[in-house]
Amino acid sequence: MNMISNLAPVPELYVSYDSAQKLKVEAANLKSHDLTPRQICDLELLMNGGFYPLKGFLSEADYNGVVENMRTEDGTLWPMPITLDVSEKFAESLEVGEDIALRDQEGVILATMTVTDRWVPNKSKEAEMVFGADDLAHPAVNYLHHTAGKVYLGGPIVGIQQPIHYDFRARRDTPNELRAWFRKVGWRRIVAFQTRNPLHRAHQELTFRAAKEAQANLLIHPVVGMTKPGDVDHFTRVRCYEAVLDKYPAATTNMSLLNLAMRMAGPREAVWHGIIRRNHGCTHFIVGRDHAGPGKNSQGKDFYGPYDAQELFKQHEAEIGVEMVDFKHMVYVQEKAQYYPANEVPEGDTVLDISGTELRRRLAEGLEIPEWFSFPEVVKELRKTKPPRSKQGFTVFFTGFSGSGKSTIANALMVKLMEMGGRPVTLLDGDVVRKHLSSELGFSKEHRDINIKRIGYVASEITKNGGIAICAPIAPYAATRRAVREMVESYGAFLEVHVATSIEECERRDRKGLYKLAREGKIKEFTGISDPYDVPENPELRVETEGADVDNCAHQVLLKLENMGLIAG
Ligand code: PPS
Repeated sequence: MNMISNLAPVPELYVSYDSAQKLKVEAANLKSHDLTPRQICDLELLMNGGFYPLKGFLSEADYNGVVENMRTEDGTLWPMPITLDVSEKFAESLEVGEDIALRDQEGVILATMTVTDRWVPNKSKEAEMVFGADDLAHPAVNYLHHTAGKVYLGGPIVGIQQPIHYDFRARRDTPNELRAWFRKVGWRRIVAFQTRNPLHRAHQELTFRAAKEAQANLLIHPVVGMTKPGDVDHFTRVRCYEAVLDKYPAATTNMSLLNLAMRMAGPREAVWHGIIRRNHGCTHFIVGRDHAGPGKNSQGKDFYGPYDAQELFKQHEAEIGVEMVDFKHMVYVQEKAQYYPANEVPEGDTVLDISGTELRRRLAEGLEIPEWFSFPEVVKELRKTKPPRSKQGFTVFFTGFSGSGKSTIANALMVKLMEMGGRPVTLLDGDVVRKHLSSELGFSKEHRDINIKRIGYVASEITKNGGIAICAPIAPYAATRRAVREMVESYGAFLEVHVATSIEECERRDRKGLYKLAREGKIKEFTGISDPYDVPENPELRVETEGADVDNCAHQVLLKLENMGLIAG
């Protein structure tokens, strides 16, 4: 049993300052692995004792035990594989027994690891056993198959330095810093609240109740490492949490940020969260309905039952070492003008509730969010980050053959949008891009992909910063267009417009005389003649230029934008 009192320090994996300076110099000669953002989060919690009793990235035997029955080889409860995934090439370059340096993304050496194990994991089995299904709709399964390296390395870690954070430094605490603070202020019973969402009034009510019920102080312990893709960014959330913190009675509640990379593994994740909070000196932990749920699977069903997490936690409560406080779903009762647990609402009274989806809709459309639901300061922060769609950035991506009319329509659209005003507009036309961004590229598949991805990157940056990007390349390959869509959609809307002029018509027009040259074999790999074009299957809009003038085509795009809520009607 690896129990530690919440008053005593938890063991860390760091060496002393002097040894670290020496080790850092020596480690510069080792082969090194550049850690991924997720691995940096894992390493930080390994080194500072957040993942105690782990001493490094899991060995193969520990991994098998964790995957199969949530226990390391020596029988310790540990529900989540903490693995160092690397490329096959890097793995092959190593000898088992060798020390490697682990570097952050700027190349700073954070730790060394003795590689005791190297193996190719069965990822489908890991997905089934840890996440409940080998289904790519689960973000961690998707990560496992599409982002994580093919080979795992395991071995003990020697910690040199913490990863560097420049944001909210005063709000980040290691387990031992928190323990020391609890000792200093005399907190003995501490209930932790895990969250990856902004807090509204219902959360404040439920956490306050949970603390009262457990006769404990409250630690708001939000995750700022990695959460579910699409979540509100942690900068915004922390500003929201700071606003909510003022609403609790002073001296009963505190907040600390946890640099955890969540996996959204529901029941297993709840157990893991409990262990992490025990290591941070907490005695109680709030587990809610569908704790750390990943959303719907590819069949449209929930991955886990709503109370699976609470059940698994309860079964292992003694070993986890923190007591579970179950989360009450709080709803607002209109007649009483206050919050009640959903199962204690006085009969006949009116219950008001706003779901997460409804909240997102109201934010997206700039609609009212009532005071009974949230605090004005929180709503103000959310509105700053998530302005209504008509004020957000977006990308219009035209695709079609050379001479299809893409550039002409894109130009007309740009002028119309500039006439409306409100957002800056940038046109990334195929020819212009090839002159300024991609002048060294030709028309091989590889070069076309690079070209389109560059356009996508610029468009995604413009979209992120609230502008309008209009792109008009040929973009012949569906997979590359999909990659661009993904890049842009993490920041705003993406509107694909297929300019569906037939190849015969483009060749008949031959405005630049290129088709003639292509037919004569003087231009090689010419799209539609000697190079393929994947016709978009589901573009947001398809415009036919044969029979419609440019003005009309641009107008169709405007109507679509209006329909998508991207421009005010
Ligand atoms: S791609 O495939 O999206 O990277 O192409 P793009 O950057 O849009 O560039 C297309 C313009 O380059 C001229 N051009 C060719 N097009 C297709 N195939 C070949 N081999 C080729 N060689 C030169 C052509 O003028 C395209 O301009 P648009 O504006 O589409 O007519």
